[in-house]
Formats: sequence, structure tokens, C-alpha cells
Amino acid sequence: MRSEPFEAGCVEILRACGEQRHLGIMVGNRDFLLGDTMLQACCAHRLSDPTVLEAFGQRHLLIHGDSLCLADTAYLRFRAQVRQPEWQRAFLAAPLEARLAQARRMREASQAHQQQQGPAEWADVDETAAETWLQAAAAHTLIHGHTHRPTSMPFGGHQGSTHRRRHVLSDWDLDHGHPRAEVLRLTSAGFSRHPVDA
Ligand SMILES: [Mn+2]
Repeated sequence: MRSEPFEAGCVEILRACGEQRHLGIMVGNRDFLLGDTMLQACCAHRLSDPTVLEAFGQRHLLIHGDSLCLADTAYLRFRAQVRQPEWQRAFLAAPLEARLAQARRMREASQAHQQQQGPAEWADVDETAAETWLQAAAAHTLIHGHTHRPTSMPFGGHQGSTHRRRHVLSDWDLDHGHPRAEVLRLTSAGFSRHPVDA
């Protein structure tokens, strides 16, 4: 495995953590090709998307979030394509430089798309679909990221359920206009949000 300095630094930090505690990684829309070799290097375990977390007598549904942004139809078409094993085999068979160049083009296209829209128009999780998933998982808390709008709030209520909550994880961006970087912690006392020290 070729190591870039930044990625190698990330692996080192994750491994130091993974050697001390159970470290689970759920891939998202950018890192969906993360392989088992990388996870082993990080002492990490793969979390399927979604995953039910049982902790302190409660069930929580962990999901990346992209698959629930049903209004983002162009992205969902792209997602269906790149999650196909044949597409992934063909992509991974290309030389590394070609793959990096393609990933850069995809990221630039995604950023251009985001800038055209403005935060208020960014895709958000479809609440009805999320409630269906919560019911199927017999969970009351939904934890997801992806939408760049970190918050904790009551959620749903379509089926007369008022006690559901949704925790939207923060992405980590300390380099641009609107810095944000938080972790969500769950203890026996409940959920709490903590800023990451830059
Ligand atoms: Mn995402």
C-alpha cells in the first residue's frame, strides 16, 4: 500500500486509538472504497450502513445519511453506479494516478454544485424515510452525518411519536469561513456534543 504523508498520519492516529478501544468506521460517499487492508492498518472494524448501536438500554440507528437524502436524485443515481462491484473492480484496476485524478474531478464537481446552491438548499434527510428505518430498527435515535448541518433535535412525530431524536454529526472543516468540528459522545448520562480542539 502506497502511503501519502497526510494519509499515513491519519492511519497512525487511528491505529493509536484502535489499539486502545473498539474503533468502528462507517464509510460514506467519499471513502466508500476504503478496503480491509486500510481498516486493518487502522486497527478498525467496518460498520455497515446502517448499523444499530445498543448502548445503555437503548437502540440507536447509525447511518451515514446520503442514502436518506431522497431529493438528491442526481447523487443517488451516481451512488447506485459506484456501489456496483463491477464499477468498483474497473475503477480499482486503473493506475493510481488516474484514480486520484478522477477523484479530484468528482470532488471539484461536488464542491461547485454545493457552492451554486447555498447551505439552505443542501440536501437533507427525508424524515418519512428515516422514520421508516427507525421503526424497522426499533430505535428511537437517529445519528447521521453528511448534511453539513450539525445539530441535535426532536424528530418525526408522523406516527404520533414525539420522543424520537436526531443527532446530526458535524463534519470537520477548520480551514474555511464557517469552522466546525465536533464529536458526539454517548455515556450513561446521554448524548453530549463537544468541540474538537484545533
Ligand atoms: Mn457524506
